[in-house]
Amino acid sequence: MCGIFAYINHLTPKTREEIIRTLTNGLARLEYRGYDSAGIAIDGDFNESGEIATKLIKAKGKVVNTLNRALEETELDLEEEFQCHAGIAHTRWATHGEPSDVNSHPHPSSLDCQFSVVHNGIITNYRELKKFLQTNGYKFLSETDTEVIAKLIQYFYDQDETKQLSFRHLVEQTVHELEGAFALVFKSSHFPNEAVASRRGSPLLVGVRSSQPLRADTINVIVGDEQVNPANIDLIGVSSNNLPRMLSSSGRMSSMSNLQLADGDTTSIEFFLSSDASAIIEHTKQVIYLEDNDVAHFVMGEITIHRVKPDADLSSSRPIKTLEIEMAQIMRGNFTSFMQKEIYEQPESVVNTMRGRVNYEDHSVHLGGLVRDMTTIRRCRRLIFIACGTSYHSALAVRAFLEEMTEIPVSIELASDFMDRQTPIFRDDVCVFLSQSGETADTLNTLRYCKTRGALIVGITNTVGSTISRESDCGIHLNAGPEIGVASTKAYTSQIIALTMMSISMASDSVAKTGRREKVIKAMKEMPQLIEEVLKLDTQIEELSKQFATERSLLVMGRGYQYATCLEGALKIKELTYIHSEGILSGELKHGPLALIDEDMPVVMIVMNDSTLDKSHNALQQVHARGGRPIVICTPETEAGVKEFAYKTICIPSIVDCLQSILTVIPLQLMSYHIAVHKGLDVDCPRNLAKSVTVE
Ligand code: UD2
Ligand code: GLU
Ligand code: MG
Repeated sequence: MCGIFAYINHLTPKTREEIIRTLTNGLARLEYRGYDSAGIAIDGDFNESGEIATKLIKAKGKVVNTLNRALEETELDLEEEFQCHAGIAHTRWATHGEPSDVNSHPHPSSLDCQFSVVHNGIITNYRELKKFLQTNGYKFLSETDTEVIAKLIQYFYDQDETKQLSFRHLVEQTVHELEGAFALVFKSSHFPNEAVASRRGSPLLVGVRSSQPLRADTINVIVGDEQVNPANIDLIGVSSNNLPRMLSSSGRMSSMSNLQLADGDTTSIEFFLSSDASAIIEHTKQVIYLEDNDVAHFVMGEITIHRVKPDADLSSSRPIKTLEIEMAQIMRGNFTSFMQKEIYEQPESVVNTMRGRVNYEDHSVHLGGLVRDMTTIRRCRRLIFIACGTSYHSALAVRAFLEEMTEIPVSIELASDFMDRQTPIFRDDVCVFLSQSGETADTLNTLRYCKTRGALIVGITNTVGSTISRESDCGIHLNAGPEIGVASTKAYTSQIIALTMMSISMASDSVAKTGRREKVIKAMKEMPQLIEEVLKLDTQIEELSKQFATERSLLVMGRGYQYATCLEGALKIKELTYIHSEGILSGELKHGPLALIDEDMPVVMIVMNDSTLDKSHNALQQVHARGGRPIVICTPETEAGVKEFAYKTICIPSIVDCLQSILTVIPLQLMSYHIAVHKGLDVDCPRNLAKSVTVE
């Protein structure tokens, strides 16, 4: 989820200090994505078995902490020069285990660090693997999911009595056992100056810089299952030192004269691996994007790309592309702001929130963080959700489903108001605290207040190791990845997913609710695809948004599941565009707000195909009758009915009612974003606001 960087120099002399600085500089380029700790693995001194030992240097906090620690490392000669070297590095956004030195990557396979690995993503079957490895005597140091990868490759190495397997084979065996999402780079003291990389579901690319023009503009992918057929292993070479001579030319890429490399040629070549082009562009513009399940082997100045099985959907070669984009552009992908990037990340971030927790086959939900306390939660007298701002809205968005599933009274409180009232809290209450950062001061104060009164404290945060996460009795991490834009977008949709999973999990033993649970879980599976569909409306929404730039006010109306969307949409408009905006429950129209409506008042209405359809329709007609010409967010089912009353429609796909709010909020996120851009405002840092509100 965060950042990988690796640097392999072949016949390009570099001092240890230069290598350290290249690695940490690469990480610093990735820091903009958010991070909580960092680390590098480089060559140290010779160990007892005559191999060059790997040195791990890791530190919690900013990348500069890792750099300083590396430079202060007294055992290391910073001036020592390396003709060839492979170094790996990582910035972490924790999903498993708090941010700490020991949980930072690279993770070692053994105390003497025979293998080390950096990982982006989440390994969902790490518990099973860990158990297996522990039973086989492997000892774990960290709380991460990643450490199983390091121990697993060690296991395969230890199993291979004849030590015939190449580094690449060992990695192939290892990734074969992994489930979940990953980008990985490995280093090993048994295979000096080599590195092996692989990915599945997380991006990874390779930059190439050489002193000579490259021999090819594509790399053929080598498909094969050599590791199970020992006879084949010789083809690749028993010892990595023989590799260049023994490799067939297919699938090999090297600089022109690198072909004679084994005869003592001195062509230099460098490889830069990263999860993100921003760390590569300053070194080279020539890049290769790895595909899922590719295994890339870097040895003796060459890269070979392997696949265990052929894939009909993929080309049999990987092109070497030229990066045309500029640094600033890459920093946020092709996006102009983090907020826009984060809006566009939602198909991915909602999946990460569900990863390893939702079983789409047997329609069950497993929330590791709530298991222990589930009985208490189910038996509670009241469920009280406490939050501020966007997090508060996410609880409102799921309230109806929570009530439906749990049949427990649910109340939702704004933290500041809750404290002002000194609300009574009892031992049999369950209090759930929602905060993206996990540091929101008002929410945290309320947490402490409820804790002293004996309630069970549940946290839902996006930041492992945050104060709310630590001080709560149990909870759910969103795993949505770092959110940098001040206006929350992807954390909101992930909160809705997390609360929906919690509702389902609380009702898992109710036979009567089986059908409903299945329906919702099926919809969860379709969610990323449907979010993509909504994002395709961006140009249309941009066009519609322009007219709002000069407005002074904007009303957002809806009801039922969409009331929360109205409040959240209006909040986005306020914080980003500085236009006054109100989310109005359309059931309340006649009790006051209708007085605001005339032909000049801009209105957005949400009309979804759920149990409130008729009433939403009435509201639309009332607004229309007062001269209002609202923009209506509708679905293919409701579009025909709203058209005659609407000024314009934004037609989004429909999904099960309780998850619809994820799809309806996105047009409003995009709208507020475009209005702000149109007004020339700073989208990522709206005036007077801060990302995490750590003061009351
Ligand atoms: C968690 C652990 C993982 C492992 C696994 C075992 C982390 C970050 N993840 O992954 O290491 O032990 O469970 O099943 O260490 N929590 C709070 N407050 C919050 C959020 C979470 O107390 O606001 C607790 C939660 O009760 C659990 C831990 O933190 O004990 C991790 O929660 P999670 O949601 O990351 O859980 P899971 O199963 O994905
Ligand atoms: N799941 C891994 C961890 O918690 C990797 C997180 C990341 O992508 O930074 O350490
Ligand atoms: Mg806790």
